[in-house]
Amino acid sequence: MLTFYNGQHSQHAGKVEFFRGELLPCFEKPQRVDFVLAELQRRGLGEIVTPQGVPLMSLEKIHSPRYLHFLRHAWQEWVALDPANAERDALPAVWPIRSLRHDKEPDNFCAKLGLYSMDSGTPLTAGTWLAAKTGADCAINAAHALNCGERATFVLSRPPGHHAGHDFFGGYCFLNNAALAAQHLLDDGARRVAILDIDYHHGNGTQSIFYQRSDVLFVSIHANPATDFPFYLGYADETGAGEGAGWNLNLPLAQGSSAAQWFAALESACLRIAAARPDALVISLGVDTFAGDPISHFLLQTSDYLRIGERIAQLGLPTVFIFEGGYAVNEVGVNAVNVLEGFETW
Ligand code: OKP
Ligand code: ZN
Repeated sequence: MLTFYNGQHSQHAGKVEFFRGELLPCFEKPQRVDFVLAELQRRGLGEIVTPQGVPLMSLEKIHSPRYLHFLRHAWQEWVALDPANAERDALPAVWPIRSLRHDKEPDNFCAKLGLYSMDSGTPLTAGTWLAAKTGADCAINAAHALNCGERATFVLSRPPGHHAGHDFFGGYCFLNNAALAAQHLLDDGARRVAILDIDYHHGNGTQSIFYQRSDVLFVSIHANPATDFPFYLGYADETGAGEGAGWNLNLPLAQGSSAAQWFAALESACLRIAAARPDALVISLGVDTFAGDPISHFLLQTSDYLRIGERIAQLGLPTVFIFEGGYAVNEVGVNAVNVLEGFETW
């Protein structure tokens, strides 16, 4: 499988995330991708390449121009507030929720941070834009490679993307790599694309970007949003709206769900995808469903990831795998690469 590797990923290295009144060391750290890269190389699972840069215009198909402008300039504005900020992550602390205005972009940088974000667990750092943009390059290159005859490609990048919306960051995500890949597949001639999100957390950004569209089917297996991040989206009654009615499928599971329950949901997901007869498939590949994950509560074991790859391969579709979550750093490489190997060997 051809891997597009984000060689800039470690430029995004947050120090802290705000959680329950404390600043905790970030769970979303560079070693995550280092472990996946080492495992890919160890198993010799195919060529690993770096992407061609894509024009900013391609990102505007998914993200708003004013949000992209904010992200590109955020670090310099943060440091301009106070030179000492160069040593500190930027974290938002105020948000324009219900009854407050979204149409005016404030001059105040902290107010902009809140306008363009959903949580205080996602530090913005000096290298965030470079890392996220190079990840977006990987996603679009990986989608494009399917048109050039690859059966499947893998985006090995961080920060992840599936929580990032049209105009906001959050949940460790800045640019929505899965959405960018799906959009590129459509632009290359696919009539319909399916996105299967198997990260532990609901992909609220991806869902909301395509919620009113029938050219992208979004299917997600994730923890019940009533108990788990992102909390405010991901329920089973969200089935799409307008043109998109019927083109969104959420399969939430309770914390502590067994592997058997998880695989039953995977079967429902695959049946819905097969019925949609898409031309291509994008997988938001989070491995935070692992029993040993420090922030999640499902019970998959390392060998289960081989079975996931095998089941996805049976759909028989050109497929882009995109690395999302997974925070048990010592196991994240083996688990992620097991999915790819299961897919390749089926
Ligand atoms: C990103 B992805 C833990 C708080 C968790 C955000 C979780 C984001 C997960 N201290 N807050 O979907 O893996
Ligand atoms: Zn996750």
